[in-house]
Amino acid sequence: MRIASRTMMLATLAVALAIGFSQAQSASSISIEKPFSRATPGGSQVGVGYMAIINTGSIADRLVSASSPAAGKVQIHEMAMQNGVMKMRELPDGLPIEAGKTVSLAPGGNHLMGPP
Ligand SMILES: [Cu+2]
Repeated sequence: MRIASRTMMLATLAVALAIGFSQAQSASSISIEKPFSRATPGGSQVGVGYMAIINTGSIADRLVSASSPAAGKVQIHEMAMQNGVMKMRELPDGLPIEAGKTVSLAPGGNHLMGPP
């Protein structure tokens, strides 16, 4: 039962996210495709969300926030090598979404995590 509810929470994290962007582009310039999450092992309280963010507009944008009813707080994280070790860190200024580009949040790379 606990696993089922955890899985449900993670699924909610992925599909019920409210995300904020910095530019006031028309809503049709930014879209989200293939949001998903995975069950976390061993009673972990942390969920991770992945997706593709597509900017079809002519103005660079930035993912600046995310929230979910399944988590008190959601952070935008990147994965980066530090002293030969892959580590994640929060992107306090958000994630750039260049004009005409797709940015993938995927396992081993950028992701949303909550609660941190
Ligand atoms: Cu993370």
